[in-house]
Amino acid sequence: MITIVGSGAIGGLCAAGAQQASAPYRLLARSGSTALQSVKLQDGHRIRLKTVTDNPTVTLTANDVLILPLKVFQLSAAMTYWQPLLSTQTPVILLHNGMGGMELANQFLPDNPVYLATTSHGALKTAPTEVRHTGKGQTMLGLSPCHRGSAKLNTHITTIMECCIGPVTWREDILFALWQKLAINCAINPLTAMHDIRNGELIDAAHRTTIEAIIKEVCNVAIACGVELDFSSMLAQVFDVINLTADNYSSMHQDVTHHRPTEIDAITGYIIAQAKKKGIDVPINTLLYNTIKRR
Ligand code: KPL
Repeated sequence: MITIVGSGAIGGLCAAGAQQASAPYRLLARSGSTALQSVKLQDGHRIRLKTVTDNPTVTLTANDVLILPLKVFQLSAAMTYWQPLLSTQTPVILLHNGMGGMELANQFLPDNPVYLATTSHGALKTAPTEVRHTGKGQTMLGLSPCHRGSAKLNTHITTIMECCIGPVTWREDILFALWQKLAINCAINPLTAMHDIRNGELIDAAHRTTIEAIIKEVCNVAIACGVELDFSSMLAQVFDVINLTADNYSSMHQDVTHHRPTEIDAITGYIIAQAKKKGIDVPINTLLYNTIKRR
């Protein structure tokens, strides 16, 4: 059984994928949050989800899979809750923007097989109970370098994620993929939130210098951390995502608009923390971080 936790847009997409593939799943709303009921697909079809709202205490075995499509700041509570309910053999998949999940899993779930994923699918919560799939993307998946897996399990988890939120590319270098996504989020998320614009409006020449400065700083920090992010190719990727998701509001824009906590600490905040450790100045990212924190 695939257990998907939360009421977020990406969790909704995973549940809709599992439902369409007839894979056995349940979607568990976190206590106190409104349960999702449906996902509207890009072709207009609406998928009614099998959401469990009465919050039963379920225990998971080695044959189950736990997907945590939660924000980094929600993970400590989720892992504290789930840790006693899991077998140490239960695979756990983290799917979030920014960094920090792997370290938390290392602390709370050191013995489980833990997988890290990042997706470029676009999804939007149009109501507390409904998600809309706004853009087809792809998902990168890999084993957390802090955890143990096995070739057979890696294949099994790839198949599960393929039906939930495919297409999936298995990455031996998942940390590199996560850093690339981090750079993209550092450029797009705070700027769209602070200027109250859609992703596509970042094409305007007025934003070019700032985007370049953000990416330059992120690449400097990445390289100091041993991750070879190349400035020109990263910049090109950022503009590809801006074009591909032009009509979308970024997740941080949505969070700021709906007065929800943002992921700024796991995104720009992570860069600032690593920069501090390495003695690197990141003035533009610091400015954006402080601006979003004041909202
Ligand atoms: O991941 C995203 C987000 O909004 O969080 C991007 C890639 C910026 C797409 O909107």
